[in-house]
Amino acid sequence: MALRGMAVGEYGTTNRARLTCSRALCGVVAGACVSAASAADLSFRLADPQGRMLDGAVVSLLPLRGNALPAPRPAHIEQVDKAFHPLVSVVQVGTAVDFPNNDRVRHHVFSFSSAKVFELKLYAGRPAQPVVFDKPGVVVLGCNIHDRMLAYVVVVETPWSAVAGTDGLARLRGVPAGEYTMQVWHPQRLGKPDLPARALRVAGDLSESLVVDLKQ
Ligand SMILES: [Cu+2]
Repeated sequence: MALRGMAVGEYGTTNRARLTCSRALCGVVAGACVSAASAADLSFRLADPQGRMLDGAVVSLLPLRGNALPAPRPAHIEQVDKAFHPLVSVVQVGTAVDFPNNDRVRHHVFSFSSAKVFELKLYAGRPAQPVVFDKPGVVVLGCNIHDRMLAYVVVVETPWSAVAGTDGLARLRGVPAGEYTMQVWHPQRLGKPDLPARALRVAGDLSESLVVDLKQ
């Protein structure tokens, strides 16, 4: 199994007491959990089987039920010292992304990825229009002038997602209680099949460690 420790119902110690409590509540007041529970803060620490933290791993939670999602919020990916910041972004489908150039040299940002083909021709400062990422998928960014410039935009059909930092931690705040499909991606998986998804029930704050084998 690619995402060891991710079987449904296996949760860290931090979470177990809360989940048990929530399930007990469900038994008493059937169907009350989702509406009664407030939004949860989730924290996942992602490491590979050798224990290396998976900086840049993307965790996204896709709601199983088709309730209306919040509107996407604008995002930006800067260029500083001839590099994109951040290296990995995750955005909701429909997000308008600004690409401010904070360097003195001009950049020419482009993508040939099928999820979003675009180019911002040689420019300085701030482009006149943001780029709207309107399809799910992974978009690889480059610069026509500086070959080493590279970044990834993961476009997902949910506002509940996060990118792990150097500590391997991905934090998702304000996730409504409910049933989700959890997907993990990492730049090392570029061009490879999706890692197996996992079902996740959110019923309260959750803190969990995940082992992800990127080579499978
Ligand atoms: Cu450039």
